[in-house]
Amino acid sequence: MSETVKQAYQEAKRLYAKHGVDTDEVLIKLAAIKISLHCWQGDDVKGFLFRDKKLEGGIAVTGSYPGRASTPEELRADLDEALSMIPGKHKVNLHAIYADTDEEVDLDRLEPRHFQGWIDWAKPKGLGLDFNPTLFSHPKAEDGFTLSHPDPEIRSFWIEHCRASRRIAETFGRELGQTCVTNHWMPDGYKDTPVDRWSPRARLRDSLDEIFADEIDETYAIDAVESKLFGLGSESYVVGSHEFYMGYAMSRGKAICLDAGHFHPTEVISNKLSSILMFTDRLLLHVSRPVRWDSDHVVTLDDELLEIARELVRGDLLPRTHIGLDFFDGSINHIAAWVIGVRSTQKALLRALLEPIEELKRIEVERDYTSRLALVEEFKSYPFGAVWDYFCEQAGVPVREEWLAQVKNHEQEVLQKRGGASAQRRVHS
Ligand code: RNT
Ligand code: ZN
Repeated sequence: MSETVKQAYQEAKRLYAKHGVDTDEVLIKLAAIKISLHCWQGDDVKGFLFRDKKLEGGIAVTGSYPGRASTPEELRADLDEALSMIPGKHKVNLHAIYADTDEEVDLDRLEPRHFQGWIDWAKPKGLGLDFNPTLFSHPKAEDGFTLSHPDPEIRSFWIEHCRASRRIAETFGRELGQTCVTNHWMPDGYKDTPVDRWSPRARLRDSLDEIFADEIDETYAIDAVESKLFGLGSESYVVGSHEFYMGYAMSRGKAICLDAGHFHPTEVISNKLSSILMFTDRLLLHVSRPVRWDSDHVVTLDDELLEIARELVRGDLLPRTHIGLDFFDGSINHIAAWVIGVRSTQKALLRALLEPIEELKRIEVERDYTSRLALVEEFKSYPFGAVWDYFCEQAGVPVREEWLAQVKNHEQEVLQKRGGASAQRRVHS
């Protein structure tokens, strides 16, 4: 271990200890927090089943940065590369369109064996897998409706797809010995003001009930449902709104998935965690960064991320919360985007863990709001960076921005040599 990193850590340790915070203990806690890396950042949400289909469903990727993965092997190699720059043990979040198979198989016919390549890859590494049915970028989703579609045949196709997805998830959980979280998100909604808001919601409720009627072992797989305020082309009405899924999840014992980018621009999810987990067992987070109309910018260490982390730590909500990332930026190196997103999320959690929570809570109860404000502000410039560096070095991953050199080198050696139209473009570094 480098002497400078060690010395800076010892100094920081002493400062935090003055407020009763044990940095060694904090690092043990941080190392135990798993973050699920969303595979779809690696290839701009294209997947492998329908390569020629353009991205639909009210979500969009801008940018055509060279070198994105176009086979399961490439995507796994890229994930390996990202994971080598991230401290700790984590999970990988797959979408159904990332099946690893040569067969021509439609979504309603997918089976666990189509994902064997992923299981074989994850198992020896101790990686967990999460899962998502893909209810977009498909001919049967072209008019913007899936599980709430008025046509019973289309609905039943998507119901079968979600049922198949839950069987795949259960296999992941059983094979890997880690609970697989299956997140159900669909784009259903109207661009303009609907006449009938009720019927699509009633159909969505019934479709979900049919999907969840299959018994699966909750030790291996749990389900989450994700709401959205609006999407591209569903600006006026989304069937699966926040209230819809609050009601659905609460009444059916499912987890709610909160995506940080799926609310009004000034509405934050940090303020929702303590309310939702007051009445439910588990929560799934899609950590993302909304910027104006886009809900999926790369996660950075901003105020809201820190506030989310604080809520999880201060309320002791981490054991009941599954943390996943959800963003897609096609304008920068795909691997770097993962590394930045995960490391920023971990830094936010570290900062939250390093706060003298008991002391601050006591001050608040005593109504000494002056000290509360003063201390919270002072703690922002405590040397958490020294603790972070030590954590990275301990874990054997690059310290500070050292990882960027690895990414640049890998880009030259591997990504730029990849085939495909996008790889032909010159990269400016
Ligand atoms: C879309 C949702 C959803 C997707 C992924 C690809 O707005 O956030 O989670 O991003 O399923
Ligand atoms: Zn999401």
